Amino acid sequence: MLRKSVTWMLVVLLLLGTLAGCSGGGNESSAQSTGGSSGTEKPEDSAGEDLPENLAVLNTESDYPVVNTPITLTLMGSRSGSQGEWEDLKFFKKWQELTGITLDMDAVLSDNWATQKNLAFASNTLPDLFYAGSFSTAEELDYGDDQKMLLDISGLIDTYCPNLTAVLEKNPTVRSSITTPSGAVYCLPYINDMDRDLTTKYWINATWIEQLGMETPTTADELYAILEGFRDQDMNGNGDTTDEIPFSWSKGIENFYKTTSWFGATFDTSTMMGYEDDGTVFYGPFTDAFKQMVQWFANAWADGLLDSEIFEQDGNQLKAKGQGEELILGAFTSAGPYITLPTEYNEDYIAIPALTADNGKQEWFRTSGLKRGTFAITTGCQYPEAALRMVDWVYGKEGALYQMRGEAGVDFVYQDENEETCVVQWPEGYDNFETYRAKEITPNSGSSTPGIGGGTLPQVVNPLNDWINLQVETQLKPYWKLAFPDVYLSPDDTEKAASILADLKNYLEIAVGEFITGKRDVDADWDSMIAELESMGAKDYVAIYQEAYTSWASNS
Ligand SMILES: [Ca+2]
Repeated sequence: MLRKSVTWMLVVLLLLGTLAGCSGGGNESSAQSTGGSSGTEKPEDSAGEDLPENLAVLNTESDYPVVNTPITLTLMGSRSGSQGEWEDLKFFKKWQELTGITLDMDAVLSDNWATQKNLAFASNTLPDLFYAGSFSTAEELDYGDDQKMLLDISGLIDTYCPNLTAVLEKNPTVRSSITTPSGAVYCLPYINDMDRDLTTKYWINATWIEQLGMETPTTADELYAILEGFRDQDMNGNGDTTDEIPFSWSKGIENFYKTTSWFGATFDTSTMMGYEDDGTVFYGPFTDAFKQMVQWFANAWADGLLDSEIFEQDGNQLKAKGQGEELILGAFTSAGPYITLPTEYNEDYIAIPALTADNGKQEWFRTSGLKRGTFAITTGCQYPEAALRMVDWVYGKEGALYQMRGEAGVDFVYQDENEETCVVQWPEGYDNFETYRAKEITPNSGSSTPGIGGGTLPQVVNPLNDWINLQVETQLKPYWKLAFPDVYLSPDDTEKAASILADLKNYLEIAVGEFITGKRDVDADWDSMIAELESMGAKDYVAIYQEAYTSWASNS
């Protein structure tokens, strides 16, 4: 504690030096870059007297409470209908009690959120803080860079958010992804670092592979041969060689796109953008790997390796196939084997590992786990420093855990001495922890809150998930490539890119479906598809992302 309090005192002294030096005004360079240029520090006993109000309220002796003099901040946020009133949630009570800051909250139901948020800006009736604000990057740039209604906190984070700063140091791409092209930071994110949430898993029955006398596949060709075995043999031993479905999933064209990594190109399957190590970006469908992927699935379709309902069935229909009397699914994708199959089969299925492509690449994509735009301070807020120290709580283990699961010993109970595992519990009257969590504990159930989640927090004991974690750690994570970083597009480019993407997406989905099901021929008709995509503006689209990526890379 002593070391901490000295740190806070030093912060105040440094700030005093800066303020004396440059008499207010400068918003960008204020807190952080005081460095050695502030000259002589004021003697300690005069601190406090000439401090401006926003700093005078801060507690410099210890982390909490954040303020010595009670202050009230107004807060506006998006509330899910599953949640209790925010004033009644344990998280908000604890947060206010701990920090000494009273929150005057305006929680707007999520259906009305976009309208109410924009109205608040249009009418200039802004709160001090937005929590669970769901700001798009275009909104950040509009309300921040252009209208100066959101506060640029880039110079304050390192000073007032020690927990967040530690997280950013551990994840350097996150800092570039919350920094706008102009170098400002307007919004803080939610950072999910739970490995198994960051990547898609394709499961395959390892026991069946063994029955075939084959090995875990290392290339798409080897995978193909295994699926042929599943098609031809009576894998489940019921005397019928035809009931096995080699490869299946619930509909979603992206399930095809994602496997392009097996053929040597990794990209984000919502924007369809990827990047090379040299900093050039590419549109996924323009790669050789994408063409190979489509050809592979066209062959697989023609050879009866794919579920004939793969284009139309939903998750429930897939699950019905998984839960039937006989085990019939050889390979499929879902969050975990036990999500689709009876739990006793969970460990029969391994994640299809990152396969080595013809071009020599062995990659599997992961997402960033970042949800931007969750928390912001407005320029009218009198106490931005206190607000930042307050929100920093949810970027540390204690606050993040409270925001996620509530109170230790009451809402969850540790299962080991090192406090690495826990079980959750809920009072009578609730069906499960999730409904209780939403109604009584936290907006983290249903709203996009700031903070950290997942990997670094104690895990809820679930042996079924342990298997999934092991698969991700061994088969996929060593080959991970971030599919595409979270970049900023200008409001104009956002609109333009979205409009081009919508056209590209619709056309591509139909074309790929036709190639795979044999209505179009990959060899004969591929070039005409590429030409069509180009005529729809694919090159302009790529240029927008090239600029955004280059700007992002220069921030990192
Ligand atoms: Ca069979």
